[in-house]
Parts: sequence; C-alpha cells; structure tokens
Amino acid sequence: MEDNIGPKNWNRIQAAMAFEEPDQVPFFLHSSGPFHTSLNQVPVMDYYNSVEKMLEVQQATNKRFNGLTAIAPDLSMAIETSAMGAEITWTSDGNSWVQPFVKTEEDIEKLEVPDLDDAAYMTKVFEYYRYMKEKVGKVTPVAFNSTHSPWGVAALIRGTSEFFADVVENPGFVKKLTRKTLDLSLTYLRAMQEAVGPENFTRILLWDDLASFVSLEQFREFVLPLYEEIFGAFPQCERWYHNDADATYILEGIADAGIQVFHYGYEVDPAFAKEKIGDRVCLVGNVPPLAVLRNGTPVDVENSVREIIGKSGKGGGLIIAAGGYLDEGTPAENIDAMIRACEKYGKKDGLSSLQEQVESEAAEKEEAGTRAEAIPTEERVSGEIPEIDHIRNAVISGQYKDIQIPLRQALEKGIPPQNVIDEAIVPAMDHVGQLFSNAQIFIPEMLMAAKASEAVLEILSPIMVGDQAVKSKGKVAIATVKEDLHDIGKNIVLSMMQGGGFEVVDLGVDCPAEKIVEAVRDGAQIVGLSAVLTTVLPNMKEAIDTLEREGLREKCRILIGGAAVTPPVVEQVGADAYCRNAGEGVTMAKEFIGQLSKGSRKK
Ligand code: B12
Repeated sequence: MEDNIGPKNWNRIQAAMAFEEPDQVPFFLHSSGPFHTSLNQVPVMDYYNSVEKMLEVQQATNKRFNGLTAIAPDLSMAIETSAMGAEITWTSDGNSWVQPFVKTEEDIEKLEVPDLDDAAYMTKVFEYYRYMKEKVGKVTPVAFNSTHSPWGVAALIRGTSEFFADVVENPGFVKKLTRKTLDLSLTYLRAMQEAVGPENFTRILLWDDLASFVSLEQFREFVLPLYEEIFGAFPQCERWYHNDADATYILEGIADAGIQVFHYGYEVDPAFAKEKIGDRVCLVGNVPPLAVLRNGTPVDVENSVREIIGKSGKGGGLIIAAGGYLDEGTPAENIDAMIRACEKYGKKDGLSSLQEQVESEAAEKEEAGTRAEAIPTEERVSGEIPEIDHIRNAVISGQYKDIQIPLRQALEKGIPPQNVIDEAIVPAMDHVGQLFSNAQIFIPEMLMAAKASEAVLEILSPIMVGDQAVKSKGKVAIATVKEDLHDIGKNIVLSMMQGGGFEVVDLGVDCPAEKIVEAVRDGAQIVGLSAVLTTVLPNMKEAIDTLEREGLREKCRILIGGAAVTPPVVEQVGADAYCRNAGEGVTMAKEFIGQLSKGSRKK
C-alpha cells in the first residue's frame, strides 16, 4: 500500500467528485457490523449491544486498513424505524428486521415524530455517537451523517409488498405516510447537525435500496421530492447517496435529485451508468460484494476493478468500492487486492488505453450473446374467446378488483376452470414475467398482476376441488430460509409459480425447517428455498437435512435461489437445482414434476 494512503486517497476522492481525473482512481471502504465482527472474530451481537465493543472492533478494522475505514455509530435499520414506533427483531447473526405495523390511514395519523430523548434506537445512536466522540474524537473523526431515506422507512413500517402495491392502488396513502417519515428524517438530521456542530456537518449520506423497485416515473412522483426536501434543508452539505439494489432504471432521477456522489450496486453496468449520469454524478462502487469480494479470489477482484475502471474511469467521477457494504466474511486480502488494483489500473495516463481494451473485450462478448427484445407493454393478446382475453389482459394490467366479472361470464359460458388457467392466467403471468425481466414493468405492477391472478385462483379453487378433470401442475411450497427476512424475490417466484399453474403454499420468511417438513408431508412436491443472506446458507442445509432425516427427501425436489446462492451451493446444501430467476424456477419445477410423475429417483 502507498505511504500516507489515507490523505492521498481523500484528495483523489475530492478530485473525482469535481470530475477531474486524479493521478489515480480512488477507492472507498464502506464497512458494516457483520464485516467488522467477522474480520475481528467477535460475536456480532456483542458489537450491536455494546458501544465499547463497537468502537473497539471498528478501531481494529481501521488499524488493519491504515485508517481507511470509518468510525461511526452503527445501528443499521433499527434507528429511524424504531423511532417511528416499529418493533425491531435481531437475529443471532446480527441482522436487524423491522416488524411492519402501519395498516390503515388512522395508523398514519397516529404516527408522530418523537422526542429524541425517548426515541428507541434513535436515542441510543446519539449516546453511541457521544461516547465515540469523547473516546477518540480528538484523534479520529467520528462520522455521524447517515440516514435511511423516508421512502425506505415508510416501506419497512408498512411492509414492503403492501407498500409497493399502494404505489399503484393508493398513492395518497403512500404520500401521507412518507410525509410523516420525511418529518422524522428532517428532525433527525437537524439533531445530528446540532450534535456534531454545524461547522462539522458538511455531508449527508442518504441510503435507500428500496427506491430501485419502482419505475423512473414513480421515482419522480414519489421519491424525488423527498430527496429534494432533505437536501434542500441542508444546502451546505455534500449530497451522498447509497442504493445497492438495481438502480439501472432510475439513474436519471438520481441525478435530477442533485445527488453528487452515488454509491451503487453491482447489478448496474458501469458503462451505462457513466453514459447516463456520469457527467453529473460521481459514481462509487460496483465491485460485486458477495460473488467477487467475499467469495472470489484476489485475482477476481483485480479483474473486476480493471473492468469497472475501463468502463467508467475516463473523465473522472469514479471511486472504486464494493457495490454494497462490505459483507460478513469478506477476506482482508481481497480488500487489499481492490486497493492494489486501483493503483495498477487507475493511473491517469493509462485510462484511455484501458478503456479501449475493455470496450473491445465487451464488444466481443456482446457478439457472442444476443440482446433481449423489447416486449410491447401494451400488447393485448387476443384469441377466440373474449372472456378469456379479458381475464388475461386484466391480469397483465393488474386490474384485480373487476376481474371476477369476465371470470363469472367465462364460467357461465361453460369454459372449464382449467382452460381459464391454461389460456388466461399462465400466458398472462408469463408475459408479465417477461415484461419484468425486460424492465418494462417494476415491482408495483408485478405485485398487482399477482393480486389479479390470485383473485382468479381464489374463485376457481373451490370449484376445482370437486372437479376430477382439473389438475394443478403440482404443489409447490416456497420459503425464505430461517433468519433471512428478504421477501421481494421470494414473492416474485411465488407469483410466477402460481401463474404457471402450480398450487403454491407460501411458507413466509424466517422459515424454520419444521414448517418445510410439514409442507412436504402435506404433499408439496417442489420446495423452493430463497436465501439472500450468505449467513443463512447453513439454515438452508439444515432444512434439507431435516427432510432427509424425516425420510421425505425422495418425495420432493428442491429448487434454490437468491443473491446468496451460486451453482456450487446446490451440492453444498444437498438441493436439486439452482435458479437464477423466477422464470427458470417455473421451468425447472415443470421438469421435476415430470420426473416425479414418472417415478424417477433423485440422482
Ligand atoms: C432490498 C434489500 C434489502 C431490503 C429488503 C426488503 C424486503 N422486504 O425484502 C432491506 C433494506 C430491508 C434489507 C435489509 C437487510 N439487508 Co439487504 N439487500 C437488499 C438488496 C439491495 C436487494 C435484494 C432484492 O430484493 N433484490 C431483488 C429481488 C427481485 O432479487 P432476488 O432476491 O435476487 O430474487 C430473484 C432471484 O434471485 C431469484 N430467486 C430468489 N430466491 C429464489 C428462490 C427460488 C426457489 C427460485 C426459483 C428463484 C429465486 O428470483 C428472484 C426474481 O427473479 C440486496 C443487494 C442486491 N443488489 O441484491 C441487499 C443484500 C441482500 N442485503 C444485505 C444485508 C446485509 C442486509 C441487512 C443485514 C442489512 C442490515 N445491516 O441490517 C438486512 C437483513 C435483515 C434480515 N435478517 O434479513 C446484503 C447481504 C450480504 C450477505 N452477507 O449475505 C446484500 C447482498 C447487500 C450487500 N451488502 O451487498 N435489504
């Protein structure tokens, strides 16, 4: 590592932010509790429960990386949400989760910005800050400038699926709720400013992964005004923003919000981001935090950094970092490799030739693949039976409230329920799945289509029970595994399976092995397990081992997916197949049902 690397790197960051090309591309280390504690081999809950431990561990990491990581109070997602009144659950792995509690307009009316001396984890974070400041503040700056966006806070206290459906169904509800969470953000930031001293309050880091799940149009309507009001209230502050979900489709909105530095995820193509907003926003991030930084080798890290610099280093405005927070278990040598790669590939005079090389490599790759064709969103499939067309189109456009009218008409006309499923629901959800993959619709529309297909199935199910001629394609049980509470991906898989004609049982999030065993005893032939956190992979294995111990493993096929899962995990946990997305899941499920019905044994 270079001598005096901290100050040098910081000067380069300032140059990058001014869209100058520094002598070398800088980097940034965004650390998190699980990362600090795994690196220093300390139980993660000791870190969150004790500010003394938190500081000790952060200092150890800071020393290991020559002062390049921050010292900061850290209580993750618990701060703003608990201040709004949410109950927080902590898993043994140190991951916090928010219990949604906003159900009605009256619930919103009751929400109040609390007195910050009695505001759950928000009160605690000020105590943590004061302690850290007193202990080390004279020598090391203590960062206290980060807040979860009012959009994300509102989504969590409402429940994400309900919230995204509200965006389409009840926009007034969303605006009313985010007004309350915005008031909290402003109060919190003002109190922070007072605590650190106005002269030291020079930067705000707003974080908001959940802003990526809406379209650009929805972003402009609902999210952008929140950001503008926050940044507008602190005009002297640098405007930093973190969103590590796939922000490809809202990039322009982010630039329009006046964000200066954007910490972005690995799913966004850096060349695309550079082209769209690279002259207005300084880009930070993009090195895949799990696949490369945590699970890869130093050579993988080097190659990834080389590619990012090649695609987006020219013209300044680039800082290399993990495309997310550094995760639990990330080896220190991979972080060293990231820093070294900036030195090796980020030199100002080498940027043009690197860009040429990386561009020609990308062109070669593109020639080998084909680009997805855009599917017209407005396409209305029409067959020979108007009622079927009507149902299919109502599902595609998510009109679940009136869908029973054409459905009743179809049934009265004598159209068998199986035909409704095969000719309306399955093709509609297929189409919706493709629109979603092509980013022509987003989570809110996907959820509305799922609601519409559920509304149809709800009416058909009781009829189908007594109808011998009707068969579902098979029974599928889907869960997010124990201690993982991410459910956006799981819910998409669920809808697509339902749309694919399967009978689907939702086992929810944080699902214990026993519930999965029960589902297989109740006839589930396919078990779909989602894991987004790497820390829960042992729980996925435990669920499958339990099925084995109970003598049920041969009765089902197990599909796995989610950000924490890679193809080798299939063997490690004893599953049958890895699926990259929901569409692959449906195809695999159909294939496995075929095998099971032929009585073929697991290989
Ligand atoms: C959105 C998000 C959140 C939201 C979740 C909201 C919700 N209701 O789910 C919020 C902000 C609340 C959150 C919280 C946390 N998160 Co989070 N989160 C993400 C983020 C940005 C996107 C995940 C997502 O929803 N993607 C969109 C969906 C559609 O994609 P998907 O899940 O991959 O699903 C698709 C496929 O994978 C597949 N699939 C998925 N499952 C299955 C199953 C089957 C059977 C099949 C067939 C297919 C399939 O099909 C889906 C559709 O095509 C990721 C980073 C990223 N870019 O992935 C981090 C990420 C997953 N989170 C992370 C972390 C650390 C956390 C927290 C611990 C943060 C904290 N410090 O508290 C908590 C975890 C709490 C807990 N106990 O679970 C880390 C995980 C790191 C690790 N070591 O594993 C990530 C990777 C970010 C990072 N640091 O890099 N998070």
